[in-house]
Amino acid sequence: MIGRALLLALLTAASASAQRTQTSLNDAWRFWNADAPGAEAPAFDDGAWDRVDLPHTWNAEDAFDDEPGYRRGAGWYRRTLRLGPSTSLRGAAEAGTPGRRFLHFEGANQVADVWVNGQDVGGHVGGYTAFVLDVTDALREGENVIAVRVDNSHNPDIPPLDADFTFYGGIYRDVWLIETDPVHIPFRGNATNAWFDTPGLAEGDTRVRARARVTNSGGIPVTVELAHRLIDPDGAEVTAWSTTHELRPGGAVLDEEWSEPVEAPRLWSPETPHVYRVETRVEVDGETRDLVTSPFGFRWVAVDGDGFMLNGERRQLHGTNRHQDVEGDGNALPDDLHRRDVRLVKETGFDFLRLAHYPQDEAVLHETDRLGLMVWEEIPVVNTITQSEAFAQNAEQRLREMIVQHYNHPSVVIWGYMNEILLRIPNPTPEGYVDDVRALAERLERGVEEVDPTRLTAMAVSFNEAEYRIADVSDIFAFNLYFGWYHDTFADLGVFMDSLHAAHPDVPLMLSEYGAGSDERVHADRPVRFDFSTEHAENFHHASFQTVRDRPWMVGSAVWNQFDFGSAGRQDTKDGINQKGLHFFDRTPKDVAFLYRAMLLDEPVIRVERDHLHRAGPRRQSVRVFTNAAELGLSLDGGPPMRGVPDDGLAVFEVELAPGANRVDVMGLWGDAMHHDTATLHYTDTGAFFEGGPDAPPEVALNVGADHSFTGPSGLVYVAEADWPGAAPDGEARRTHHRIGATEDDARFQSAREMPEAWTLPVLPAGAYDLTLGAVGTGEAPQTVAVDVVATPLGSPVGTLRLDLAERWRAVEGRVRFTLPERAAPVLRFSGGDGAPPVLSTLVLRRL
Ligand code: GCB
Ligand code: CA
Repeated sequence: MIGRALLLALLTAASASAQRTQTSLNDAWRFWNADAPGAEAPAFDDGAWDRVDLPHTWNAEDAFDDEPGYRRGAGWYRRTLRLGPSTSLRGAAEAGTPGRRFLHFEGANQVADVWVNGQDVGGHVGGYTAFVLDVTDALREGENVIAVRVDNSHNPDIPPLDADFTFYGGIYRDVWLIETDPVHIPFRGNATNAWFDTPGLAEGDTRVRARARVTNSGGIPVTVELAHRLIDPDGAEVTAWSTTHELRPGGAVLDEEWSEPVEAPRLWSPETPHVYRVETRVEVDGETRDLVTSPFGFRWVAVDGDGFMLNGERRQLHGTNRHQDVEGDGNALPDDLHRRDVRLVKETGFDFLRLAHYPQDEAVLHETDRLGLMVWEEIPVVNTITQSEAFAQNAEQRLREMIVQHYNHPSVVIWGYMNEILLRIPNPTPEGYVDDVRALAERLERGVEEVDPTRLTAMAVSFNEAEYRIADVSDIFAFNLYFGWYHDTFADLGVFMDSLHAAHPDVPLMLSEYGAGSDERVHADRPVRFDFSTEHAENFHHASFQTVRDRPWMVGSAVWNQFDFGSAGRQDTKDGINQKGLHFFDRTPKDVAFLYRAMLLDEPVIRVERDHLHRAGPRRQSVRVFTNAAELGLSLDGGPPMRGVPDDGLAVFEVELAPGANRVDVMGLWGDAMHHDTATLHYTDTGAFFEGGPDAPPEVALNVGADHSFTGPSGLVYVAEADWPGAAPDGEARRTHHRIGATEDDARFQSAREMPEAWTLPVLPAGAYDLTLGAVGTGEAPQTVAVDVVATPLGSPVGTLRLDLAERWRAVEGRVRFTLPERAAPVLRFSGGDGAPPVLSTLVLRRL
């Protein structure tokens, strides 16, 4: 292996013709998780600081603990940078005219201030776009100190102000040192100043327009040749064109030059993601002084009331949304994890990806180009605005940065600039609020128009009446709709879209979000909205996607979300996580991801559900299979196959399970080809526990107050009340979505019943038992509940357990052992617990 230093030396030597170099500065930083006034000074002692590499965030953990919220404030990064003698300063040929050096930050959330050797070299506002700082004059030969203060505090002038995702602080994307010749293509709008497009392609004009800037920061006048080569996906040059410019010292030129028509360009599409590239060279006296390579593609898009068109062909966008954070890393991802996400989206069968709610890593865009995913990218103006010029300017500048930074990527087809901006209008409503939102929308729309009229624009709105007052500003009228999750039923989605289409037949309508939360531990035979069962989420997606596909006039749809993601303020059934992903937060696919594969892909898909392997309750259970097979067979433990025909990707079998392990084999037919899949279900016969026969399992559990089961970490299933062989306690059923302290099992404590006075368990055989009750306090004051276990209705207690409900919304478990001298139905008698009624969440009975 070649050492890093040697490799760098080789790269430097190879670029003797003074082309630009790009060196990673990701390693060897020191980090301080607080403000550190004075840390910009080179002599500042950072010996006590942590050693970190970039990408880095300080919120990867604290955004997910029991406490809502996470640290928002300042953090500091410092590192040294050793520079060799001035050979690496470009323009050695022209004595006295050093090359230029830049620091390129791909992203720091959300305000960054940068110092080099104590000198303020600038900074950036906004956490999701890249920035480039010219640090030539601050750097020197030998040792340099770079210091960066990053601040993710709430700032009323910087979007996003408020949103359903975590605003992790830190330098969470790559950082580079870029060195160029004095004669070079400069940065502008924080992007390399070379843009390419084909504005006339829809009308058959296949010429490529090149716009590029060249700067001479050297000390002598030069004659510059600016040359572009278009290279096809196979690496062959297609066409080349160039211009010549006289540049005096300090001079610059913005050049616009069109290529010759390109014969039969290979059009970019999801099925044929042909990525060309343009090589742009700056030459002086036949010597290459700078060279940049830009991705490029031939394609055009359009929308109307009948839907979407790519390259003149109608198609409906079938896609998903992506948040960039991953379990354990927060938002600080290396590029290969960004690329993995794009691959997972493609593998699900989608052709469209909305990068919500902010510009994402350059690596994402390269991958969407390469794999063929049409992209909607947007800036994070979410939920509310501040009615200030500073806010409007920040939004506008971030929009321009996003567009120029990702302009050359053929995959980008839509620019977005607002999300649900009028869903929750501040109360009391500030003077002129809705008008100001509209004015800002119009201003942002104009901003796109000025920089990039070649693409479409969109806003995602909710169905709040007020949002209709702005939604006509952009090209696409896009809705985030949660019929069957936050409200109504999934059948209502079609009703709503149809009425909208009838009222606005010429308007391009799109579904920019739809989704349902799920938890692999929660399962329901009769799923209902907001129960977090995987079954509800699957049914929701099955029905909602059909609704879209049946309406070809819809521009398209995007699932919310491809991945579970961090939202520190949110409580579903996992602390700080929005659980609407098709994949878990660590990217493991949920079963529902296979439902989409089965609905979307042409290749054979066959998958037995994996999210619900532990079963209890009645022997008759349903098993879900996700497949696009024409015909299907399922066999249990090698028995004769049952036949089934999947309905648009989903088949549900009813089977009789035996206690213990049950192997499920499924095989599907695609013409003559057969494919199969296998999973093992583990079944506990809850009723047998009470009979005490040879099939009796060692323990059983009940999810008090719930219509759904919960599977604990050991595989123990807390069955739904309907599956319990006895009566449920007669306290009133309660359901909360409150965060429950002192447990990861929030979901099993969130449904409960108010404590009854007494509760009779089913008849148990004589013997020794261990009983555990789970409970939560709901009142402000601490409470203690005593539970006596009584063997006969009038007898004295055979055991007593205590539940100390010290804190509100905190999980507590109490345990007791007792012995039944003979067969009996034990009665639990509850006493104490004055004030707000404490709630009983779960019961576990274990035979000793
Ligand atoms: C929305 C928002 C998105 C949320 C989502 C949800 O409409 O645009 O940011 O995460 O709903 O899950 O509630
Ligand atoms: Ca990156």
